[in-house]
Amino acid sequence: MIDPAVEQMLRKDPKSYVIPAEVVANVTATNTLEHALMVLSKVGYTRIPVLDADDHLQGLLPLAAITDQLLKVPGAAVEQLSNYTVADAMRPVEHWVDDPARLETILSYLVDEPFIPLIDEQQVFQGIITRREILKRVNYLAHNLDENYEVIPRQVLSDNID
Ligand code: 2BA
Repeated sequence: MIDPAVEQMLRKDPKSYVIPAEVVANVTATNTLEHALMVLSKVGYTRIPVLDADDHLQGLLPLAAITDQLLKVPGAAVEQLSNYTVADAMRPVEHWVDDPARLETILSYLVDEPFIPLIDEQQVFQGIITRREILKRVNYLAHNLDENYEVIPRQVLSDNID
């Protein structure tokens, strides 16, 4: 369990650490891998969500999955990626949250993943929670804890009681 004081400071206004769907680069399963490679190169991210026409989250597309696909075909050139679609290379979404306030879950997922998708009850994609946004909160906590709480080492407390 996260310490309540820490949680209160990290979790202040949870929506503010969500990058909204409108600004998250994405592809659809029917896009060609050539198109997906262009999108990834243009935005500069190494992994982006795959959405359907109704904005449901279908999977994740890492850049490495495209290069894997390319390497399966001996001597293949980038143009041959137009013969494959995102559906051929995308990976399943293993972790997501439906509430940005689920900080304990989010922190444990972000140890291994660069971002966690946020979806609603209908699995419609709402945005992502990135390591960067959460680390900004941790940085704030590290610098401002003593403005909000008085932190006294346990040893000092027990010495005063004795
Ligand atoms: P990566 O693409 O592996 O990026 C790792 C970190 O590198 C990012 O961490 C960010 O700090 C920096 N970075 C990479 N490309 C960037 C760019 N074009 N502009 C600004 N910074 C860039 P986070 O910001 O914590 O993002 C974690 C992961 O979330 C990213 O991993 C990417 O997979 C995804 N992501 C973040 N913002 C996104 C967006 N607007 N659209 C799609 N995916 C996004």
